[in-house]
Amino acid sequence: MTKITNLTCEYRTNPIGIDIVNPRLSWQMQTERQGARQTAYRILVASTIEQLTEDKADYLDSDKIESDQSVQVAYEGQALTSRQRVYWKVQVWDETGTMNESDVAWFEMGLLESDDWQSQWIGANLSGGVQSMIPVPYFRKDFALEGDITSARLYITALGVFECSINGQAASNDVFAPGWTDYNKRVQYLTYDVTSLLKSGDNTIGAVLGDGWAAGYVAWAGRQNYVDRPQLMAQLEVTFGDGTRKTIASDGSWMYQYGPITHSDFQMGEAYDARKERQTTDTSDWMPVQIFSHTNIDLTAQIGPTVQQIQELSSVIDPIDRGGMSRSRWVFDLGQNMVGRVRFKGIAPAGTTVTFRFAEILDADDTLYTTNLRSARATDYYTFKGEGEETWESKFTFHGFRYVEIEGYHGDVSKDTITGIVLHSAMKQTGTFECSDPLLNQLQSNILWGQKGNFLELPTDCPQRDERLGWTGDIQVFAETATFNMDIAGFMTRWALNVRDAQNPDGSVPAVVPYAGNVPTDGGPAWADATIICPWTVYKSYGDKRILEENYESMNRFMDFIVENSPGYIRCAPDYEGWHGFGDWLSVNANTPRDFIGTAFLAYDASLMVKIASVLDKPDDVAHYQQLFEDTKAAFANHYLVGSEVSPVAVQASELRRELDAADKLTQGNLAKVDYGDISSTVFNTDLFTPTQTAYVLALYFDLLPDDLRSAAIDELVADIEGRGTHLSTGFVGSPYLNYVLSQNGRLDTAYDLLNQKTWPSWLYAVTQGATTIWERWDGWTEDKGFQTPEMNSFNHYAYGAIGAWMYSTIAGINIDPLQPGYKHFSLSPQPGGGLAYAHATLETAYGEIVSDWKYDGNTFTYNVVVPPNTTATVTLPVTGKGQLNGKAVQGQSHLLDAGQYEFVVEI
Ligand code: RAM
Repeated sequence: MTKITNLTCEYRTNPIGIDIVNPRLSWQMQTERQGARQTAYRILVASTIEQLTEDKADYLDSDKIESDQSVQVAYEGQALTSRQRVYWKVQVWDETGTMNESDVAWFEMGLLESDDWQSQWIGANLSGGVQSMIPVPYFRKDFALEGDITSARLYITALGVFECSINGQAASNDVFAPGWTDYNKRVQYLTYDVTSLLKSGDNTIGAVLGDGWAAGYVAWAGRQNYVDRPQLMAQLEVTFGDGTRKTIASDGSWMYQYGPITHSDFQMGEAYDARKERQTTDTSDWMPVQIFSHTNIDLTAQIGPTVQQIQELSSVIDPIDRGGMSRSRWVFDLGQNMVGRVRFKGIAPAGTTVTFRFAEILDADDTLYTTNLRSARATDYYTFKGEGEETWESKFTFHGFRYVEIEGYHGDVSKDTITGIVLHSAMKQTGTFECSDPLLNQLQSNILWGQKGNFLELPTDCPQRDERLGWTGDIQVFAETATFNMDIAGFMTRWALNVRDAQNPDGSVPAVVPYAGNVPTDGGPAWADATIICPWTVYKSYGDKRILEENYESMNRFMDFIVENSPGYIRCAPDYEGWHGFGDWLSVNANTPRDFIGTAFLAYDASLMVKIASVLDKPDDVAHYQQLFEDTKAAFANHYLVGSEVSPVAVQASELRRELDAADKLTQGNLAKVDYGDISSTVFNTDLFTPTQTAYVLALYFDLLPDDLRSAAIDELVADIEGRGTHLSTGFVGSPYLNYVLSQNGRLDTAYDLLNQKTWPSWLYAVTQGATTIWERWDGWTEDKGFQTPEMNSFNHYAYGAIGAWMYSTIAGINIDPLQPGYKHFSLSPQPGGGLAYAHATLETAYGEIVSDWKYDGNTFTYNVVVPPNTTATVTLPVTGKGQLNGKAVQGQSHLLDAGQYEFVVEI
């Protein structure tokens, strides 16, 4: 029996308020039948469900189309207009010729034209300044409705972050809507179906408005970066039985008043005085709002998931009183470094104020270590109204923490006093990875939690200190891993739009997106290159061609910028006057020259542009970028490889840069200098620079070496690793590719040795120290030196979690075929090693779930796999011997499989 399920539109189930006029529709075949695949489909889209029941469709009847495409079929029917809701279903013919039909799904358009908006931006009177926080304003509008209400939609947005309610009931569960875009250009709006919240007669709409990113503290830039106070825009449209419509739009008739939230800020925290909750329905002291005009801001329908409450954590220990005799400083341990807020429950006399502090880690004396939060105060306050048990949760702040300290509370304390509420963009978890080594399982958990904590509206470097920025380099290195753990397609589609908005007129792309000031406007090598690498990664994992189309022009402009600024194809040469980039950020005593990294990434970008242009069927561009790749590769060889003719000036300039890098304490680990002895290389020109692991890794991974130097490069890389006692020295830039380079070039053993290394620098070092997220630095804390500099020492930075992709793809063996992206065809080629007895990974793809599960039992190797319907997989067994497939004798290591469940058993 085949079912057609999981109908989605633009990655969402029954989305409301989209503004994409040819949205993409996807569905799945659900069946365990071996070889199940789609041979044809017919999509029907109609304005009423009734039509679909009779196979009629006034918006689109595609007729039967012979095709196996079941993912992202673009709607090409009658033009969709504002507010239009359409219903759709799909009929699918399988390989037996049988037709199966889906249930009905729908999608609904938002406001497509700017004159659909009748509402105005409203706000309170100005208070607060660049450094002074303000009480949170509450807005309201009373209105009467007559007649029978058939439907109602609320279109709403803010410069700031909002929560909205109608007649006292929340309009949605969204947290921190409308997210962070460059508010000088664009803000997203949300659409909610609020039909059930309204009634005939008197109604009230209310909204509360936090500073968020628009008016609150952003990184180290102070407050009021986009607007001097938060502002709201709301439009409630009510449709009645007779077809008429009434609109209640934010305007000068709305009122505001302050309430119990006396300040609220992402970085600083929130203060709530319950005595200020309004006990009366009398609104005579409410004040009229002010009106604002922002004609330059584009209103864009929400793209990708909103932030939601995802899960709750309780203290794993009985809270400990660290307040001594006063018994009033309790520390809770949630057992997991998390991002979000807490719920607090307690009883105390009116006027009692409890202070909440948050930390990722404890200091030597078991008190909260908060120095690494820098200027982020990350402190909340709750003042009791004194009316029995009171429960409180902050609204417009979030913290990164495992430990919570409450001070000033003298009531009974138990584990239930504090609950951790995990917030992140509501992406579906799609991947799981488990193996026989508990430390690697903890590493996987740490990577996943790093992703949760830093995928909150935008991909950030860290969630806790005064930073929390969309660092382009960090997501560039982590994106591939992220696609295994969660469905990030919608989330990254939005961020790509943010990148386009942030791109400078000259084509450069800043180090952080949205741009937040005080960082280079050209992100430099490996940072700005996210412009190309991230959409390509999304394309490969989700088969999303549109993200390439939408960003293609921006990618080209970026390429033009870097080519223009790279005379002779050497990018960021020492005499270049622009920004040289961040180097191999946080590497350990191994400075890879910035021009080396720049030039390598220029070549890599060109090679990706060849692929992208070919997907988009642009042969001229394919040829252009192919030439650029070859020219850059040749320049790279002439400049950096042995025997190159480098001028003494270049050598001198590069020495100067080496010294500058070495003096840059923040970016470097603080290991004692490694004595390399006489540096010799048969690959690189050592007059120009000291070869590093990252240098070998980039040259090999980006295909920049002539074939006859590759094996020497691998040998020298391995020698460097071994020379450091089987340790890596790579920073953000080299680490993601290091194990790939080793395992793809015959040194799987060394890759596993690095993965299994427990002393630092290594992936497992932090795990052995009890880490529950990925640390920013290999040596965030060490036995001998304690904490790294508090100026830059986050314990929740996903960049080094980029090893996750290697674990899924090499240990568990799940690999994309870029020519049939989105796992339409994929390979299952596990490479066991490192003493592992088993590995088990699953991945929910657009077609269904892939399973890859291998184990050793004595001399028997068993491999269980699941290939989803409408896909194929090439299995490559890692062992040879007498084999069986589903109980029948089978020969060979490579097998092309169609959909189904399979078990290979090999006697080695
Ligand atoms: C740090 C950030 C980030 C990194 C930049 C260069 O401040 O935390 O991880 O990309 O610097």
